[in-house]
Amino acid sequence: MEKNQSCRHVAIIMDGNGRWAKKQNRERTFGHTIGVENVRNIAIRANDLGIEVLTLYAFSTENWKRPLEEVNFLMKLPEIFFKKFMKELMEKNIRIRMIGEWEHVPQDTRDILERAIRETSVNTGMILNFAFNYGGKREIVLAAQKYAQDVRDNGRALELTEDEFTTYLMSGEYPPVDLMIRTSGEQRISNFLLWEMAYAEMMFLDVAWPEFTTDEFEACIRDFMQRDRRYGGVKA
Ligand code: V0D
Repeated sequence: MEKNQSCRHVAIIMDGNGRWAKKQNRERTFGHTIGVENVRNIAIRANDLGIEVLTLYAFSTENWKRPLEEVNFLMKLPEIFFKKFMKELMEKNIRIRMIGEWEHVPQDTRDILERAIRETSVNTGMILNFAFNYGGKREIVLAAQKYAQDVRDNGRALELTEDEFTTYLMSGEYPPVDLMIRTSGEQRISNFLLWEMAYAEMMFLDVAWPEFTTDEFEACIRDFMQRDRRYGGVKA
């Protein structure tokens, strides 16, 4: 039986920070702060495991509906993350990238993100890709707009394959998602990478993001490598 399939692209919905904090009578923001530490831990382990792309759902287009105070707090997390871990990211040869829209993101946060992308662009290792102000449906609509413009302005053919359409997506240069992990009990995709997860394996864990350990993460990857993916076909 064909095993040891490779795991190139892992995507994670980092859920349960607020609930985890509340359970121990702390503010939701405390959960977010601990959550940032775990972004570092999981990213380092993913890199050590040879994963090519790790996409983390940091901020969805729906997250703007949260209380302003919490949104403002969240927007400071990238800076905290880079102040603490930039040196380590460089040492580990990790590249930072983003998918999502800059619009509505505060200018100072934008500056921090753009600088991190620029400074790590010399690296050649794992891509740590943050979905930031990201929505899966929105990504597909923007790709359709871009394609339409290409037809109108550059005489792009109306004939279009799935692979060609993929190149118009923000995630167009990444391999498709092999494995999607969601922490903290909910069993939904929540408008994450819709197109990219067409054949992804899914793992829904009860553990909250701040208590999801690197060893549990590695166990998910090893479990994945044992799974038999058929892509709608039958076994060879
Ligand atoms: C809060 C759990 C790292 C999820 C993790 C603003 C909720 C901690 C980043 C980050 C967040 C984003 C971009 C970047 C570097 C770091 C982050 C947000 C929330 C949304 F380039 N953690 N983190 N961003 N949380």
